[in-house]
Amino acid sequence: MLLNSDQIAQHNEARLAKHKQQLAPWTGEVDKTEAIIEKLMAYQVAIPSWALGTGGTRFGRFPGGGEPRSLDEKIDDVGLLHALNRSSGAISLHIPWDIPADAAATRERAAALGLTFDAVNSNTFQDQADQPESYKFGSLQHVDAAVRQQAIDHNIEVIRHGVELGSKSLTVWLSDGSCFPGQLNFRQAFQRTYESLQAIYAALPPDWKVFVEYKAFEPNFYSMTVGDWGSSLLYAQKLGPQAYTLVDLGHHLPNANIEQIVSLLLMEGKLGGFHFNDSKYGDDDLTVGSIRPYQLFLIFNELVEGMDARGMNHASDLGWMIDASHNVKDPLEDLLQSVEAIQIAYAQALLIDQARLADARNANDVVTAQEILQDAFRTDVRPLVAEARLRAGGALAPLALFREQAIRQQLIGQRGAKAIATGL
Ligand code: LRH
Ligand code: MN
Repeated sequence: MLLNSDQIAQHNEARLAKHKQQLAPWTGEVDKTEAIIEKLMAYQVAIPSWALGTGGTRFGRFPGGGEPRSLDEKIDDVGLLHALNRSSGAISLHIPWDIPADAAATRERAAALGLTFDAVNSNTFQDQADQPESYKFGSLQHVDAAVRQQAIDHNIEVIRHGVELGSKSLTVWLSDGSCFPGQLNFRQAFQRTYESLQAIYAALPPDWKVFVEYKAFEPNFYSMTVGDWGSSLLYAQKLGPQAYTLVDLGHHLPNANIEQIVSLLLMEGKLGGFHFNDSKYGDDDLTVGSIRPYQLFLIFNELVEGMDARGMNHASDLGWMIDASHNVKDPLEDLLQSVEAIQIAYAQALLIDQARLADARNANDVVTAQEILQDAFRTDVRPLVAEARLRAGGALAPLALFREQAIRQQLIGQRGAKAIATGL
């Protein structure tokens, strides 16, 4: 491990006085502050195995060096993130990009770093070299039953890998759809996809969930067969109690009100989890909170209010996962920034006085309602997030410590400047 507890302790020691000074204003409301810090310590975000290398676009990819060359090195990198912020305690695998050669050994390696396995992701949006049937015209929606069966079998295989790793959920994102009017009978495509998902659902262990991830466009640009929250909810409701929707923040049409979508999916008990990222235009997969931090805060406001209304456990009842791609930033620095942004939005949402907000709403006092929200959003909760890290044995300033220890240079030294990771 490139980072040990002494280095973290030394780093914290040098920053403790300033941290205590920044935390001082919070000691007034001890109960509220302590409650928020405890919730932050319990809250873990799963890191995507496909986002530990430099991503690219069809125009180019500019690897930064020292990228993980194997699943083991990916687990080590997530272990490093978790050592730094104690909030990245899970890894989400994508199959076949990250098939464990020895599941027991992989599970052990992860456990030694304090990591568990969150949702496993299937991939029927690419043709693998040895694949008999092509997914060019879709997978679970395909008009050819042989193609659908191949995709069903793949998802069942992914569940098997997940069971061996201790995962409890499968994420199904389908690139299925059409690029031109006339290409597809929407109803029949939905029905074929539903019947295929039923076969996958039937293979779920009783304590597993399946997340149906929707996306408005790309790689199909006329219709997507799971194109929005409504169609994803329809599949999840028709499939049964173990099926849920998954909200990838980048998968909406411009100006969609994602916080309202989250509120309604939660109300229906069909919100399964998130793929956190940020975007300005399409599925840009940018750092969480880097473009629209207020939207992220508003989403967490709906989550806190909606989960408390259902008596849900914030840390364990939903799937909290990042899904991002790094074209110009160091992948690990980008992920550290994303986890921090998620923790900040969550802490700010926990600050909201929901009772006062309800009173303002019942009085149609729109101004006060906005003031209550923006007061929380304009509150610097970073000392609380840092205190939660400190108490959990992490670094007060993860990004600074990552650079102080020249971790990327060390990784390049170990893995080479040309090392390329599997994934996006
Ligand atoms: C599709 C998506 C999906 C993954 C992939 C890597 O855009 O968000 O969640 O399978 O990215
Ligand atoms: Mn996603």
